[in-house]
Amino acid sequence: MSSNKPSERTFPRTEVFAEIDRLGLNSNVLELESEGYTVVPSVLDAETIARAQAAILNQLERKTGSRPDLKTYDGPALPLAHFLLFEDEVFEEILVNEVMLALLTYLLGQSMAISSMTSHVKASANSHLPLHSDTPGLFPFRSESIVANCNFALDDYTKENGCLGIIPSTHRFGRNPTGDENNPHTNPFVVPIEVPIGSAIIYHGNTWHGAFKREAPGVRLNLAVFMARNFITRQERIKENVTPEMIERNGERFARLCSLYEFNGYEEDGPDFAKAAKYPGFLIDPRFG
Ligand SMILES: O=C(O)CCC(=O)C(=O)O
Ligand SMILES: [Fe+2]
Repeated sequence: MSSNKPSERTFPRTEVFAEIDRLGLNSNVLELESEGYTVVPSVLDAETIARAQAAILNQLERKTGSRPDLKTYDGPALPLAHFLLFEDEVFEEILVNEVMLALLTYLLGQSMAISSMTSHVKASANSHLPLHSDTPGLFPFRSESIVANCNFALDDYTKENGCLGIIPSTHRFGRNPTGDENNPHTNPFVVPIEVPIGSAIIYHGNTWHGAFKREAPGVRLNLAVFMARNFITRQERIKENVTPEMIERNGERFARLCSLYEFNGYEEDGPDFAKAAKYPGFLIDPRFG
């Protein structure tokens, strides 16, 4: 029988696994290993969801000149919302969510840094999202995640609403889908991730995923918290834009996630070895690099 209760083991675990154990996420790790993804329900509460939705809509309003109604919108295709960490404080709170961090750190190690925080906004005029892996194109696939994603459902995810679709265990394929394989509507192996609003879907960077076309009126929002090991180029320039107030509000782990202690990239001030020491497990965590 699988159990999500912390184990009764008394001898030490690695810091990463101790956190998994404390949060009762052991069976989620098993799913990540065997199927390349896992779902945790009710990670975001109703207030956090409402604040995140409002902040995304603020950006859409600036981009398109009008504020789409989430239930009734039936107009032209809507664009991606991006750079969300700087859009509203709610995204700072989500970035330090302990369930998300425990599972993503399991996949990416302690050097993990935020690559981007975006919302894939989907109206019925938007097309489906072809299946793909998130592993960067020119990088050879390896068995470990070098990037990983936490996809928060900011709408009830159903196929009709344009939810995420995943092909289980494709994290082991070591390649991207090609040709006809990449259509989520015709590939018979795709599982629609039909989960309630507020759920977190965490997946390995190699796992094939995409999203269905929305058939219903209204708009589907997600929140994609995309992370990378620190030797991978990140998508958004977080480090250069993060403010002392943001660090003050959110602490050391947040600073590390924002690449503030990154060793490479020094200028006239020269290398700072103290920065490397800010990464727990830098020398001993085999998942570090
Ligand atoms: O539309 C979605 O939910 C999937 C987006 C996606 O592929 C990603 O965040 O990597
Ligand atoms: Fe993706």
